[in-house]
Amino acid sequence: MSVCSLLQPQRHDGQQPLPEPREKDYVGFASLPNQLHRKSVKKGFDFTLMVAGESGLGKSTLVNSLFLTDLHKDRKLLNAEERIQQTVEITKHTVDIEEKGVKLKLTIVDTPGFGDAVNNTECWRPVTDYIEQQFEQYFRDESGLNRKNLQDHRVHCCLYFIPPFGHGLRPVDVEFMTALQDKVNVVPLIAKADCLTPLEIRKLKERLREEIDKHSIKVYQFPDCDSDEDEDFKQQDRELKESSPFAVIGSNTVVEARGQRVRGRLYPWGIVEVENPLHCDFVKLRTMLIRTHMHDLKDLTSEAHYENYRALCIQTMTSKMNAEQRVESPIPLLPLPTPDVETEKLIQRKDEELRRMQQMLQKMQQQMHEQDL
Ligand SMILES: Nc1nc2c(ncn2[C@@H]2O[C@H](COP(=O)(O)OP(=O)(O)OP(=O)(O)O)[C@@H](O)[C@H]2O)c(=O)[nH]1
Ligand SMILES: [Mg+2]
Repeated sequence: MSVCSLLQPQRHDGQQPLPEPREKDYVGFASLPNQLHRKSVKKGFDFTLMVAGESGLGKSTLVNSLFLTDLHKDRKLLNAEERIQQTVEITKHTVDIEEKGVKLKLTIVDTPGFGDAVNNTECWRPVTDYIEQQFEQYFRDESGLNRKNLQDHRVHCCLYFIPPFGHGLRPVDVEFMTALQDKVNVVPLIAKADCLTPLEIRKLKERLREEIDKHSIKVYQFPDCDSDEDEDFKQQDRELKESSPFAVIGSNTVVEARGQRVRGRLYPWGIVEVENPLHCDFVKLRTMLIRTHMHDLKDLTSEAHYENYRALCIQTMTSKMNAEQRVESPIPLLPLPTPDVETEKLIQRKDEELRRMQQMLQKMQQQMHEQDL
């Protein structure tokens, strides 16, 4: 069963239901067993995705579109256009989806966008704090008694939204991504790509790639494709790499286009379709996250980002313990003085005396034993 058909009955917003699933609506995570071994398949997969960036760039709308579910369905809102409100706090939504018998527990962490405050200094702090809290929780569970039921809430990927209006990265984007880079896999995105022509998108992508390099920002790097992969896979991999940073469009409305009902945005001059590869990279992003690179994103999270955190934690704990021990024994241990000749003689005499007393004791014990017999 596709994600689309599974999620369809869950809509409680009085809006028109989403269109019937078509083959291309498959998110494609049913192919995950090829990436991971069978035990994990039985248990199901979990994946946590976070969105961050300036307010109003369409973060909540995109994550809604990504998994064909309305994450904000419980809110009482007037119509489809107004359904998503400004995000005011970090919110976590979990969706259990199943495709061809493979279960995926997907957690979306939606964060409030920055930009409303006059001063955006350290606007990344709540996001990095959240990521670290998840590491801390995992570290505690992993080292404690609850190891068997270990829940993994670590953030595996953060989609960072870059505005389409500027000429590249702003200082705040550089600062934000730099603050995230050692804690989570950062995937930069060009938001609201329907504001740009294809040529403008190409130029902005080039510019962003250059600037990411120039500022040495460590964004998620697609791993090299194995040489024994088939040609189709290699081609798909090349396209993914060339399209990055992905230019995306989000929408929560279903419109009629080319005789079909699709997720899109209706303008006086035409329709932009979210899942049309000619209009944006939405499908590439979803493919990469859920089908082709989920395993790698999870591996990097636990082998690089979490390991960094864990090593730092252990280091801090050890130095704290050493400092405490030093406080407990404030008198420094001085080297023992070498005994002088007189003291040496005294020790020898005492030893001699002790030996004699032991001999006497042994004799007495022997006599008592003989008397008993
Ligand atoms: N043109 C265009 N508008 C979009 C797109 N995605 C979302 N919007 C609109 O942009 C507005 C803000 O969208 P949200 O999804 O609430 O933005 P956000 O980034 O979550 O904002 P905060 O919650 O404040 O951080 C809404 O009116 C959306 O309909 C898009 O791809 N293109
Ligand atoms: Mg939002």
